[in-house]
Amino acid sequence: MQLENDLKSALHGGQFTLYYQPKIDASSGGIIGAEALIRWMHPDFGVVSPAKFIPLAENSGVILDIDEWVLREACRQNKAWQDQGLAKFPVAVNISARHFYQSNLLPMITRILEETGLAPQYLVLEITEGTLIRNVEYGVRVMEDLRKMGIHISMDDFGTGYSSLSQLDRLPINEMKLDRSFIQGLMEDSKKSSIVRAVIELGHHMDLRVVAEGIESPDELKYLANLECDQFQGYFFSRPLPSGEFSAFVRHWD
Ligand code: G
Ligand code: G
Ligand code: NA
Ligand code: MN
Repeated sequence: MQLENDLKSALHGGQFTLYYQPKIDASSGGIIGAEALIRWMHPDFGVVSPAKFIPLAENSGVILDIDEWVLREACRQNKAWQDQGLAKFPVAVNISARHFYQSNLLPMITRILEETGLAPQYLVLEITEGTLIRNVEYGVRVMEDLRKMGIHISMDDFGTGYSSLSQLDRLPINEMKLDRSFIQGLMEDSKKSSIVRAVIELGHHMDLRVVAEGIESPDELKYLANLECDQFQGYFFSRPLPSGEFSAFVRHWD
């Protein structure tokens, strides 16, 4: 398949780039983080969404090289922002399930942090519930090792995967991200709003911060703030931006 073949040369050809989307703190209203999101600038097809090419990359195994590139680039960029005097915040990187089970994951992250000079507390790894299906015991150990290094772990797309609630208390995570499917139409749907309310309460009981993603309107924001959601992300604040636009956005916030 055309795209799948092109993926292999895209990394070496410098066709990938990272966009950044701000995470907003509910209590201060300040920017307290960024999620790095990959974009593929395809020479013939223009911008290709990761929703299209990440599954292909996972099938072919190229995902391992892509994840490594994303990690290095996000850490390098965050350190560069810090060196430029931008307020310090963690950058969150999406790690594929497949990579989580590679024995070189920890050494690789250690090396990237050393190479880029970024302190570990400025890196967050976002994993999905599905990551743990394969082997919970092993997954939990990896998460514990990452935590010992000072890296935070976020459970992405919470509520859409298969992880059972009975396992949640075993997971050494710092953050839950409520999937945006729960946020859209939240106020008109009493089932959705009960789920969201319950998840926020659950997260707080477990000393986790709860992040709502996909916030698109002031009404959604107000509703989630009332439910004491801790952090917000979504088009209402900003779409994912190229690095230069993102740092300008941060400077002009407040
Ligand atoms: O940015 P966008 O909404 O188009 O992303 C679509 C999907 O691709 C999301 O599920 C997102 O988590 C995933 N994704 C975006 N960037 C990366 C990345 O750098 N690595 C991995 N593994 N997935 C990513
Ligand atoms: O799976 P994951 O949560 O990593 O996906 C994040 C994706 O969601 C990003 O690719 C980003 O482009 C997209 N996204 C971020 N904010 C919004 C939003 O407010 N609305 C919609 N529809 N998508 C969003
Ligand atoms: Na994510
Ligand atoms: Mn998500």
